[in-house]
Amino acid sequence: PQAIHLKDYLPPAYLVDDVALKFDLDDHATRVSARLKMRRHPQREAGLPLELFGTALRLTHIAIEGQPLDEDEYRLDAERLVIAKVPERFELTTEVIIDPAANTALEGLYRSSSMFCTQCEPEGFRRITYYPDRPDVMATFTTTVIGDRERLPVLLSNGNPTESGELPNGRHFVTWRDPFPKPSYLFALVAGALEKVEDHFTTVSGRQVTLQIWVERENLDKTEFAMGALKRAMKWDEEAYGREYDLDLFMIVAVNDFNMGAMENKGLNIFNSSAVLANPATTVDANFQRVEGIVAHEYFHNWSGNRVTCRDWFQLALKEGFTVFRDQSFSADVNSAPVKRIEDVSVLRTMQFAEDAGPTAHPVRPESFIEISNFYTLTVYEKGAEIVRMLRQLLGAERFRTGADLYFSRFDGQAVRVEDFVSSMSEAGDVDLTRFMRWYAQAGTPVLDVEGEYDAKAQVYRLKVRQHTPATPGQPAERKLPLHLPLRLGLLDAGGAAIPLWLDGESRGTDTVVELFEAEHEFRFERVPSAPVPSLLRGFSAPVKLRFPYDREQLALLVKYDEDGFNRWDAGQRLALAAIEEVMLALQAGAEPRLDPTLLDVFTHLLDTPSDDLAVLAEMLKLPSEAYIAGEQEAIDIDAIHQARRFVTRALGEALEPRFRALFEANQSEAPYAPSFEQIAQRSLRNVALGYLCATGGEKALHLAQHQFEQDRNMTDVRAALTLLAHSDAHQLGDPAVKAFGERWAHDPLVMDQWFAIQVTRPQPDVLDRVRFLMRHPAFSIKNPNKVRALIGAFANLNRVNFHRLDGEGYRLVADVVIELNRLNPDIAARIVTPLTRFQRLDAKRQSLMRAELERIRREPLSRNLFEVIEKALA
Ligand code: B3K
Ligand code: ZN
Repeated sequence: PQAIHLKDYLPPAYLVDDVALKFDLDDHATRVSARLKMRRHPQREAGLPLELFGTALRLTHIAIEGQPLDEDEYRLDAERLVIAKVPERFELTTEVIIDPAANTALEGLYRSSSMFCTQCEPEGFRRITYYPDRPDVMATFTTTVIGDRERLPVLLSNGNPTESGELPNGRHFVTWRDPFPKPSYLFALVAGALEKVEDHFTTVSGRQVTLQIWVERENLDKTEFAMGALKRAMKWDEEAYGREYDLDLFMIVAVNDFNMGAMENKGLNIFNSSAVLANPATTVDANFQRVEGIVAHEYFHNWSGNRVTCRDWFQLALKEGFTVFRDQSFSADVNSAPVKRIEDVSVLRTMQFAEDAGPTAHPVRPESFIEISNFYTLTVYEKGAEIVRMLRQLLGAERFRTGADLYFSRFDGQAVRVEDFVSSMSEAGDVDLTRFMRWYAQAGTPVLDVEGEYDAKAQVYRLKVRQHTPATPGQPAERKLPLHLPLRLGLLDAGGAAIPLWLDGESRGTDTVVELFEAEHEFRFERVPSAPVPSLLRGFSAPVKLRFPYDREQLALLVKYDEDGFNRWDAGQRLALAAIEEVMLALQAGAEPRLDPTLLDVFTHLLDTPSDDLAVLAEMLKLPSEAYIAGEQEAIDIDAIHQARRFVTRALGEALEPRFRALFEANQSEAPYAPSFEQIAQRSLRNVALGYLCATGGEKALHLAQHQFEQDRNMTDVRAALTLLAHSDAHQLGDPAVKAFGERWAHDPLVMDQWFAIQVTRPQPDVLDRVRFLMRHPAFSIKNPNKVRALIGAFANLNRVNFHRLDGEGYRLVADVVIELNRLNPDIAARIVTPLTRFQRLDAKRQSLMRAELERIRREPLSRNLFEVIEKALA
């Protein structure tokens, strides 16, 4: 396989203005006829060949201006159709036959349960028909879908329905017209025995939009929440960005087999059922919030992605980073803003930082790829969103909004580049963003080394900030340049009070932003009456690792008194990390571990001080995850991390048992379930408390969990209790609960996903047999990505002690699955293999076991997806 480079970009030789498609649906032989109105690109020379992409298509007819082509007039290979000579303007007609039932890659047109559906981003449209399948070719589409009236009563595509009717042999058709020019990746088609719920939204200018959610009948009772979320998102985008919806109809369809969360096809969003279906009996709080976020995300793409799209796939972050930032802001506005920030930063710091530190690290705008599907990553999405957040911080809310308005109006209907977005911001904000562009080009997580120096006589506090970015594949450290970033900060005195900030003779309140753009800066704060404790990188104002030599007392002070909620949480995480690392050292030295008294003191303070933000309190009582701890180590000791974290959890549970017990009881709500953030905070606190109580191993605590499980109030409480029981050593309690739950929910695939994940994250060593056993469970299917994620993904990513077993059995199991998936679904195979590629800081023994599994995978005939990942990992 060959790499494609951004620097080689050329506009397409021919453009498409209008497309008419006709689908005659059949499981194994769907006939797709296409009529493309084409013309030469005005900026390309005349006489160039016409190149169309096509994969797994059987061509049965091809004509230009109605004139069938002779076989020597075109060339066909596995990926392309090239016609040597075409006129300046012409109509191309083709007919192909495709096999949706054999499509296990879930790209292009495929079967899911009893329906047909499509996934075209990034390059799935070429599995439907021959086409210049690239985002800088935008056309209007008319789509006729023909299917069996009985089996496929509902036939959907983009835009508005214009015609429908009966056909011979029990078939019928519907024709759809999408008036907005779009790239082929936004094309969609759905056909099946679906039912809908319908609602309406009146836009700010008074237009009525019909909203429909299409599902299989048994899921009709799980659509209400998504419909509400959609309406909230539509309203929010009008208010926050001035963006109104543009068609008369907006449809969402839920499908069971889907590689990602959802897809923003114009007017016809297709969702993984896990990202849209929700009700209190089956869905946990976190998943309600996930549904709300994804519904909003896909809706927001209608402007950031569809109306203004990407010139080429290197620009993916242009739409994804911006849209993630938009959905994060929306969720923050409709829920708890500090908790949303804590969650987003946790994902970034555990998962994106790990990507940045691993063999597939890449810039937010990559320079080359072998398989673009491999670049739908945390770096493009989450770090891409942080870049937009920094722009907002640098410009201020108002000028940022002006910049967004400018971007949308200037580039409406066009396929553009990251530069076009940043220059809109630079123009609107009147700021120089030349250096800022480096954020898109440099991979790796920048490190800020900060030092403070207090001069009591002069009452001056100097903050010295140095930045550097470590080497990443293809980008040596010495070639990394300083980045432009906002550093938000404040200073606290020894009693925890905020110190007024005087910087360069100017008063800055108690919270300010300084800008970094050089390798080193010094900031001189005046009129500082006593030695301060700095609160740095408030709100996580830039996606960096911040190092400051805090001692534990300083961290405790920040936890208790910092005015920035995010930094209170972060100081607690730093303190907990230090406490866990101390235990790790003791365990490694064979010494008796102890619970850090400062951490105990902070927890006691948190539990004894009335809090007006229960949601943040719940977050503050959670210890950093094993994955986060691992990310902070130079050399990763898998077992020490696990044992030390357990030790600290248990020690806190024992030391604070009455307090956790009180917290558990105080947060029992009798109100009917609602996924409101107040209730979510309560449940979260209650279940955190239950977790500490159960960590003591005490029988009383486990019975509390059992009782909560049996009470069956809502899925959040049930699942939390079940997890604690199933992960405890008390088989006599855990086993029957797991069994009962599995039987009760056997009919519900989304609940069974949770059931799988709970079992395979059990820390005990017997889990490996459980994983293999569950892979033969009737509810499991290797062809369904949700099942693979629930069983194999959860095991490999969340059960670190067992995945990294020293006998290599965890690695072997995952590699076996990857090899099977390589043949079925290359996209999922390349995602599931990720944990096997993260061996860089592990011990030699594990490194060689993991490499050996990767070598074994490499001996297979690999898809482009897996080839690219494995080659990078073994490089
Ligand atoms: N744009 C889609 C991504 C689909 C990629 C599939 N390989 C989902 C989203 O970000 O909204
Ligand atoms: Zn997206």
